[in-house]
Amino acid sequence: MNKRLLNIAKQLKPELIHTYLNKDFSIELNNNQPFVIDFSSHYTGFLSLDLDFEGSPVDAPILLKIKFCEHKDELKENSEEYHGWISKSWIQEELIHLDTLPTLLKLKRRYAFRYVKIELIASSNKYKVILKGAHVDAVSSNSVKVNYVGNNSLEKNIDKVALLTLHECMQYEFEDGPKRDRRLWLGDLRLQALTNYYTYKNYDLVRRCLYLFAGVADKDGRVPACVFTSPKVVGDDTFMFDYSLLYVSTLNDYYKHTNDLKTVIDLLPTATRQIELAQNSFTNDIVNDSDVLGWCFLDWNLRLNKQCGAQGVYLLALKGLIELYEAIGKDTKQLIEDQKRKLEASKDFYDETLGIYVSGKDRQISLASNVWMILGNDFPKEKNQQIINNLKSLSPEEIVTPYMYHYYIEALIKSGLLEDARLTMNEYWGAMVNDGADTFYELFNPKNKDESPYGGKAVLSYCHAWSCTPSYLLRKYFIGDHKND
Ligand code: RAM
Repeated sequence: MNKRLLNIAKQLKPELIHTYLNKDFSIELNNNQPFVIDFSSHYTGFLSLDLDFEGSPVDAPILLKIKFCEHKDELKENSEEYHGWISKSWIQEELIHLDTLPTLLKLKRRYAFRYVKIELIASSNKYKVILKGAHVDAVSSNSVKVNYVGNNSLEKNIDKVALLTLHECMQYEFEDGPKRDRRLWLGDLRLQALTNYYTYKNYDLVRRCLYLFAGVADKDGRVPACVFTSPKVVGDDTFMFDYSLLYVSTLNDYYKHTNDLKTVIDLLPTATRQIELAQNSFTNDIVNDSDVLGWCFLDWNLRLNKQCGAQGVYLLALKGLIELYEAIGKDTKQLIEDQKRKLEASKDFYDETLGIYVSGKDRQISLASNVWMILGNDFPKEKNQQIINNLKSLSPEEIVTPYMYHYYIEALIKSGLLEDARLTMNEYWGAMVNDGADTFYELFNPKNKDESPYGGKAVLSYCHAWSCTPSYLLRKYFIGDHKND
């Protein structure tokens, strides 16, 4: 824990902006006949219910079940049936006793929702329970409004949903998702920050997050995969090879968009340390493979071999560090030598016959490996195009997260395949729009709508910030004067 760095992060803690929303009703709640309130859009905040009664005095308590859903599909989920490996407690459900009516029931916990399902589980039949109103106190640290962009209504809709996704995840930090995990993760931060530079432009929030990660680095200086900030700031004891390295890229992106050299100089030791520590994971300049879940993230496809992709992430981070050193006039000799060695060693992943990169001892073919090799290396566009083309006939391991899809699109753009990139974005994110998304999801596999790495869909987050990047891609590459800057 570095108190000085955490103190800077503390000074950058934003105020939350409140938006209030009221709905009036006069609805009788009937036993075991759920009533669903549809707030017409996604909100992150606090709910109050105005409840009254009619008939005889309230002679028995009422028992209510309240369920919050970000997506209409969650309304159908039965939480009893979830037995996955991450906690059931993420399911947004409350069981509440009320002893007296009328009452204004104020729920203490912050929820993320569009729909609220209210079920009267038990009451006496001497009185009727009347729902008179529902009030939402919605919170976000963003108050900036941005005009939607796009060449057609689909793109504008994608932008709208992406912007709302980012807005909802902007709280005291950039959260990954306001339903789950409600915390700052590094991989998510990088994509949120990039989108933020082209939309809400809250540079201080990015700066705060960079300081938080630097402040909680462990005793060796390794940046954890995520940070908790409540009740006090503490780094998680989960470390991921790629996430620690993406700290460097996130700092480099921040510098490019702000020119804030002072912050770069302050945080450069943390960035440098990630590259130094990563050396322990190499043998002969090739990343050591592992089958421990989460040693390196890349994507939630559980079959994915991460070795080759990890090498690509390292190369991208190293490029970022070299750029940062150049920006402040620091000697890059050692870094460039390391880069040469690692680039040379990367050739080992190349399969001459197939014309693509393969990963792990079983030489797995995946999009992720090739995407990260394209991003980490600087091959001629023609070579990139060949790789992408060759992959098409090989049924590679798929991508299941918008996070990895983002990098796939970046790789298509880097290969000069701008139209392909745009089409892929419109198809993938457009399918979520057509699925009724108000905000984009943590995970989406168009070929398997039941996909979940957690052993069940009930805990999935349907507002997940790493999926907000169409708002970045549209503005940076696809429209306007930013093209290819
Ligand atoms: C999940 C979170 C988060 C992601 C990690 C790797 O728990 O959804 O967004 O960064 O996994």
